[in-house]
Amino acid sequence: MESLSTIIVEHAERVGLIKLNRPEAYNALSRTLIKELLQALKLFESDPSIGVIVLTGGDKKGFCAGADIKEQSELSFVNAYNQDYLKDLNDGFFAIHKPIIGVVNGIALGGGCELAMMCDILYASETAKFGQPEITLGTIPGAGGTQRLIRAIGKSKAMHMILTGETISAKQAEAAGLVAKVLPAEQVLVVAMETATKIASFSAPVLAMAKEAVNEAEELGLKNGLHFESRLYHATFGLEDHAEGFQAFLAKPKRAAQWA
Ligand code: CO8
Repeated sequence: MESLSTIIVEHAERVGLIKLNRPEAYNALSRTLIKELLQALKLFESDPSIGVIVLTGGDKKGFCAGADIKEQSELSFVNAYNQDYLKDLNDGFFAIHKPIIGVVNGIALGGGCELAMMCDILYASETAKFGQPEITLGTIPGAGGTQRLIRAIGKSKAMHMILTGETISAKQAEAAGLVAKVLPAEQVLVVAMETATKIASFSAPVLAMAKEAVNEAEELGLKNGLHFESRLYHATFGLEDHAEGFQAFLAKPKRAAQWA
């Protein structure tokens, strides 16, 4: 990968770590940052030694303050419309089959909250804050805020956040179901990396199928969703990892499975 100016990329065993690194602008989503983030995601997706991706902000400036306000202020409607401004971010996340854990260690505002919601599991520090303040800027969420927030926390809470621009705390986000775990700031990344390592120890194709099945729940009605799940479940029967997992459980004594 070419030299990076807005993110830091690291490896730890089977976990690929991406840290947003534009502290001077609270990790706002400039075009450069988005380009580098999507490159890093693609790289980890294609690297068989990586099982899970962790995405976080820097330690000091929180997770992400959303779209780059300076960049956005220079765009006309026609420019934004013709270039599908920032649409590539959602598209890039849709192309990733590996689980992505988002670690929100401070503010996640606007596009930052939307970026967090593109992840599959969210951990937050006790000091984290989530919000969709676009209304205060004379615009609306543009990368999934009106769609994913309602699915995560329900219509009334989502509408409240989007129409008032007010933030919610990490504890509120956890109670509402947006966040899986809240931890002290100094522990949150460490614990998320442990969880990522655990998840990455399972069969890669089965993880991808589980992620796809869960994500399809948001697209399909219950009947079609159950049918889709059932088909993927049956498909796992054809994997070497399925045979190995079942044989390892049935062995006497039971043994740990060795995934392909
Ligand atoms: N874009 C660009 N620069 C930013 C942003 C941003 N979103 N947020 C902060 N900065 C910059 C400030 O301009 C300032 O720069 P400088 O030092 O050069 O003046 C620097 O970061 C520090 O900011 P503050 O002085 O304001 O620091 P505070 O600690 O007082 O406040 C906050 C920090 C709370 C993060 C505050 O800066 C803030 O409210 N930022 C804006 C948050 C916001 O409104 N976000 C929504 C943006 S619109 C959006 O996201 C639309 C979504 C569209 C989809 C995008 C998908 C990719």
